[in-house]
Amino acid sequence: MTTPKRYLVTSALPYANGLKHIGHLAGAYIPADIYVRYLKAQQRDVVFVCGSDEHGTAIPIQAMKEGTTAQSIIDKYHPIIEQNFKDLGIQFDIYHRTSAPIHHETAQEFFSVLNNNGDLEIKETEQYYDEEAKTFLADRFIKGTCPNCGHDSAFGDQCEKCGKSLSPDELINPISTLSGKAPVKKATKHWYLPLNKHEDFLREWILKEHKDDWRSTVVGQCKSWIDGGLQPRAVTRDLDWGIKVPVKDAEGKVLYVWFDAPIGYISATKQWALDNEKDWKPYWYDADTKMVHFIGKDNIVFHCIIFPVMLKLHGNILPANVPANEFMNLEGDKMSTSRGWSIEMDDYINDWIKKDNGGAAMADVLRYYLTQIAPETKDSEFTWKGFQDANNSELVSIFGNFVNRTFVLMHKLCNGKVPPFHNDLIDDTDKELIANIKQTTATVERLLEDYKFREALFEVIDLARKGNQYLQKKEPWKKVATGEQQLIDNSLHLCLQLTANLAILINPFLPFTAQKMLHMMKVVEKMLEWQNAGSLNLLRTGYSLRAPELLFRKIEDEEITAQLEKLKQKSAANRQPSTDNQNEAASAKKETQNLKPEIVFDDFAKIDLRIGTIVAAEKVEKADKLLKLSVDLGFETRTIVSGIALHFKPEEIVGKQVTVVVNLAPRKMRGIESNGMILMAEDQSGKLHFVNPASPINNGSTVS
Ligand code: B3M
Ligand code: ZN
Repeated sequence: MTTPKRYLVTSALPYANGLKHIGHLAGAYIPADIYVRYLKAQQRDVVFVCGSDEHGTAIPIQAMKEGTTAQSIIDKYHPIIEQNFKDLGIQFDIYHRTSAPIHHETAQEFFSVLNNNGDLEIKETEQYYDEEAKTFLADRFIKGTCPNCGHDSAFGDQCEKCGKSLSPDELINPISTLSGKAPVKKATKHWYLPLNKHEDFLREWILKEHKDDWRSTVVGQCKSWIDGGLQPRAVTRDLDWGIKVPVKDAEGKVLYVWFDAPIGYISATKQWALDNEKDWKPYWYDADTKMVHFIGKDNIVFHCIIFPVMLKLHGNILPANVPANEFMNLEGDKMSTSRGWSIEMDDYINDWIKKDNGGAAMADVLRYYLTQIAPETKDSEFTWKGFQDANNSELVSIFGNFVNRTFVLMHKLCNGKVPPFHNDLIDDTDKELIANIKQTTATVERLLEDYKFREALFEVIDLARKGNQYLQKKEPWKKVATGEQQLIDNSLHLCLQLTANLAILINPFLPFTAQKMLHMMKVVEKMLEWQNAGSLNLLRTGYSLRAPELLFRKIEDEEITAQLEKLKQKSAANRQPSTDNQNEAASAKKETQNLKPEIVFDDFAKIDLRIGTIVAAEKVEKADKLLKLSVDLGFETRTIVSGIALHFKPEEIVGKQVTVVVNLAPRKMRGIESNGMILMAEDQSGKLHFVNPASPINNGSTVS
């Protein structure tokens, strides 16, 4: 593998609409920071960009909640989030904002290029409109039941429960979050990115080229998107908060937030280049740049499908990898700021870093635990007990203990100086330790290049564990009585060289700890360069070192109990119904009635319903919810794919009569074209029933 000439590393731009929790931190920020610190230690050319996502409906919605303006929301949260990242050692080269003029220009230019090249389609469609608020309802201004998982307050752009990306039309029983009323449909014009035209490119690029080097969870999600049939995606919205659509006749329209936000990576790079007198272009145009996006799994479609299509059309490079993480749960439940079931970065910083005499070391403890349980391949879980254990039995007892013992013994047995190494006395135990240092360096390097951060961290701790075992075996303190000073020298010399190596290896993960170790060893930052890892000459013989400082402190049970209590109280406080919020009350009422907006008879008359008989049924490969049915409609037999496989066995439904929507546009599911839809009724327990005549009638009979 040749080393790329330069790297551009991005972390998802957090919405500046509130505090961010440690699940976000674990997903898109800590792994990116580890990767970047490693690359920088390798002296590679790398720019690490992030910043606030300040558009989209999330911002004005928060403004409504706080009774203020969108502008004051972003001005409030942007600096807090930026500072939180700093306090936790996330070292971006720039933390930019999408409200910056340079971003508005960049995003508008991007849109214009695509629009002028004819890569966008303009369509007039009917969209939801709130007659009371007199506004179209973009994305999060509309809520309803998720068609995928049944969650009753999915947003118009995404269900936060199952993560499925949605369009407002897919929501069942939509309501406006502005008025709590059911919206009506009204015609409006929008620009669309025709993803369907890029299916071949996406198949080739993701499912062939990257099928082995991207995480299987990422490739899997992309595959199901592509197989599900790509649709043109609207990239403009009727909204007054955002980046104005840069064409005439687009009054009241802004760019869709997911169109402008990833372009934020480009504008951040531009601003970084301006600030540092660099050229930003190679980072976005040269094929020898390796671009890596760190995100959470709910952002996969945007970074792997939509943004790459935009980049390709605009002539930019594509990401080399998108190591998305799964989700991190908290004490047995999904993390959620709005439900109060979360630990905000800000809370952690206040409780553990600012109040604690361990200070910045506590930032490393969080970085450690979140990496140790990183949801790299599947969802994982944060527990306060696990946090305490990770600290007490690994950081304190293994890593900290080894470094501390080495320093204490060196001061006691070697006058506080690095003792010489007597080559003629080297034995197998020494050789094994030396081999382990070199081996671990190579392994950690390979794992980091492969985005396997938790395994890499495990290797580093394991090396410290081996250091402890080495000391235990050598017992240099017992050799004072026998006067074997040369053997004492040898073992402490090696332990000190190992300590220096540990500082280099731990640095990407726990930067504050590495700094403390540098201070104790009285060496400069330069020692942390990765090329030094594996060396046995990092500390000069005869060099005097400082007295040891404890790297980590023990975490007491009471501290953990207090955090658990705090979490309980926070979630209880958030559960109380807010009586002062009429919108919420209205929407709750609407939700229990479960009624869709009123329609006129003509709307209903458009639907052609017929009775048919299922004549064959089989499971659809690799889709556990789908059955492929052949339905005899009297005038013809049709293939219909139905999402009922979890409710019925194929053999038990053959021969059953059903009601079919026969004039529904054909839709491809898992590569099978479905021509119609079977009506189902759902009872209170969630069980599905066919809707059919009380006794058999002719196939093809109409239902009205
Ligand atoms: N702000 C959504 C999120 O935080 C969004 C990410 C943008 S990355 C370009 O999940
Ligand atoms: Zn859902």
